[in-house]
Amino acid sequence: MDCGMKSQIKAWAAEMGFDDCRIARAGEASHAKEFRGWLDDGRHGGMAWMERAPERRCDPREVLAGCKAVVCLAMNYLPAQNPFPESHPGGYRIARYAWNDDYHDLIETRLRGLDHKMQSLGGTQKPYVDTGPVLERDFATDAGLGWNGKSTMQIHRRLGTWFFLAEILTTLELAPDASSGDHCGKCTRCIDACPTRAITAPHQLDARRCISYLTIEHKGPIPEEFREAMGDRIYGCDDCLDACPWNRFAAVSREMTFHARGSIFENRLRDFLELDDEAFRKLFAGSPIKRIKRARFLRNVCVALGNTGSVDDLPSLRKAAADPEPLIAEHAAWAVARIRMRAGPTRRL
Ligand code: B12
Ligand code: SF4
Ligand code: SF4
Repeated sequence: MDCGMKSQIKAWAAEMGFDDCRIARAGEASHAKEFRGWLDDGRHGGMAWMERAPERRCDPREVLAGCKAVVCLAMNYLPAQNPFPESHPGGYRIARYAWNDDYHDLIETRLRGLDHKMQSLGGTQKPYVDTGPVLERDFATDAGLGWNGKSTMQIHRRLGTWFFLAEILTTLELAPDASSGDHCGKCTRCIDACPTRAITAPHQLDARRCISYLTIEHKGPIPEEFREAMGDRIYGCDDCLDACPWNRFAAVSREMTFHARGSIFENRLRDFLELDDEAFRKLFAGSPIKRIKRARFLRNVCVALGNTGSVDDLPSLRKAAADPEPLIAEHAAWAVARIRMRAGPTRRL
């Protein structure tokens, strides 16, 4: 094994703006059994793509012939606080990772650069960020980057939970780094903080109950049992991250591309209902939110308005209730009914 090569790769990763870089052995993932159990129980909900070729997801040698090591990388995305302009107080929540540009674009470019450099050492590589068939958090744990907390989030001693994972599968022989152990102790804050009880036991997440899944991945109507618990969250959820004490010392990201995009947060909730397809694409150009398209996003906005809106929102919601897209129309009608119920029987609305 070549320690010089390993230090060189780590130095390149740091130069490229990665916040940490550690090495795992290429072999079967340490929690492959749990992953298969999760799929068998259907806890992945409608994410059918998770079912595809589980043997590949559990073993990088199935993805890259001759794979010897997994280079695990972390990138801090924590944006500065309060994205809303002073002119309005906000009143909705978007998961922090989606406050501005899509991380895939930035990280993929950096990964390609690192791959290129590793080729000069004689390696063949496959770089991935999120979209590849890799149990990213398992390998990060093996590499000692951090550990999988009870929320299932990968936690880093210095970065807390606010970082993306990426990895490069390589044929280079690199000595694995030591794992760092689990540092959750007796804490259960993430489990207690989850609004929908999606963390059903330590290290067990039922995606079908998770607001991140319901607002991003789930394509159909939001099941009624979860609508109230969604509160004012319109894209993703950070509650189990916010609750984690390991985030106390997390520093803000150096990457400007992750800091809040003003043009999004200038909008009040009901302003989003005015977006047609073209305006939606323009507002969210380059943002992860663009991926869920207008109908799913407005569905989420209607649920948040149903939970937090007032009679002033009714004209916009009534218009949305006549939208030709049934997903929007149904959720808007639900929101109108909820606001009317809150306003009480005496007012004609
Ligand atoms: C599918 C997916 C989702 C799904 C399901 C999440 C989940 N927990 O499985 C949904 C849509 C809900 C989701 C939500 C989010 N996601 Co997501 N998601 C993924 C994806 C694509 C796959 C995850 C996966 O394999 N899940 C399968 C389950 C079984 O695996 P797991 O939860 O990691 O569980 C492992 C361990 O818990 C362990 N285990 C099981 N039982 C036990 C028991 C014990 C005792 C132990 C020790 C371990 C253990 O085994 C499991 C298998 O390895 C990854 C990218 C990737 N390719 O890995 C991103 C990823 C996990 N997501 C990410 C992010 C940022 C999020 C959100 C924070 C976004 C948001 N703010 O809304 C939330 C967080 C929700 C949460 N608490 O996990 C980041 C996480 C970075 C980090 N620091 O951990 C990733 C790594 C993407 C990336 N490249 O950065 N996500
Ligand atoms: S992201 Fe939100 S809903 Fe999902 S497990 Fe965490 S706290 Fe629960
Ligand atoms: S909130 Fe507590 S239990 Fe949950 S991941 Fe963080 S340290 Fe672990």
